[in-house]
Amino acid sequence: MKTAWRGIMAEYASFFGFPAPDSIVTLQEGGTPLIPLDRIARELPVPISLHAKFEGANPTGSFKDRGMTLAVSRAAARGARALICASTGNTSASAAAYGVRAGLRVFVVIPEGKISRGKLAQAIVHRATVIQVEGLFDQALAIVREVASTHPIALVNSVNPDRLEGQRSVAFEIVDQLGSAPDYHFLPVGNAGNITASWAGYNAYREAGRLSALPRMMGVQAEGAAPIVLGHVVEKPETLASAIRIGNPASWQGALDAARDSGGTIFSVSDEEILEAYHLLASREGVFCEPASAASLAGCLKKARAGGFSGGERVVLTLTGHGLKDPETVFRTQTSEIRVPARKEEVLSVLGFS
Ligand code: AN7
Repeated sequence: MKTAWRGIMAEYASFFGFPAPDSIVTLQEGGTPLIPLDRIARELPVPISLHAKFEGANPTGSFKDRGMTLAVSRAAARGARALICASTGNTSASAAAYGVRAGLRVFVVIPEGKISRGKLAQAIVHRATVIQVEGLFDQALAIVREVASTHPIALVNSVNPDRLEGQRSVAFEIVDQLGSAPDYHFLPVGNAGNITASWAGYNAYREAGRLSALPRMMGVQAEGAAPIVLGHVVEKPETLASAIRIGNPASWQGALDAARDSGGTIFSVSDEEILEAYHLLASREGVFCEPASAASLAGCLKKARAGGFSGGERVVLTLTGHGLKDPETVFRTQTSEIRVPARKEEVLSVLGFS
């Protein structure tokens, strides 16, 4: 029998040095598909090799699980009794689930009315204490950082280095699946932990002798929430990609370093470009990701249309979260309603077969 995937900490144990395998808190995260996007790639001005790392296939539907397994395992091993995080949604969903696995209380602090319903449902169903603040993610993060520094509660935002250490695993998997690093790796940037961690992952793999050439890291922000691109904090970030509606990213410097050291860049795309990419993935490739995730394809399309590829480049996009997290975006941007009397002839007439 083929051994089942055991989760990133067991699969990549030598990169984590966790002393007690029995006390790993896991939902068998990672091992996500690297999906070829041949139809989209063929329609670009020049053909490239394009793949999506579909992080929506993680247990709670986003890449956050990679960091959460490590952060919660270590917090539990240190004797933590509770976890806390601020979140635009996915971190809270993941923390809530891993908190259940570890038997810890979980407090999540979220911007009121600004996280998608699916993510809120996850935090609630896993019995986290959900605290909505009348403010932004950035304010919520400042609050939980203070609370965690003065109380015995483990902070599981990506300012916790264990989170980023776990999230390196996405780079390990991409290299293992592709046989090498891609030439370009596009990913959405919000709090900027993921680009920092992915870059660290490629570097750790190279130091371990499993990789020679490194990719260029291409971080994509939403135009209305693009502090790193603008070079200053955005006081009122706005984008329909609620997961990356962040005005003052915690790993700002990490993102700048990743872009500079890899020969990549951080740039922005409009909400219209994000939506176009979101619908392309769903309608042309059968891949349903959440809006923030589609920023990575939007960024890739923008570069392609500007003549930024010469042809044949290997490109990977991280699709950070599942589309089911945020069904409202579908209903807001697309309609499909055909009603007929309940008779076969009526249904056939719609099919055009009369
Ligand atoms: C789907 O859950 O910040 O640049 O609190 O959920 O590492 O922050 C989520 C971020 C991209 C940005 N795509 O990653 C949170 C949170 C999705 C996300 C990002 C997030 P970072």
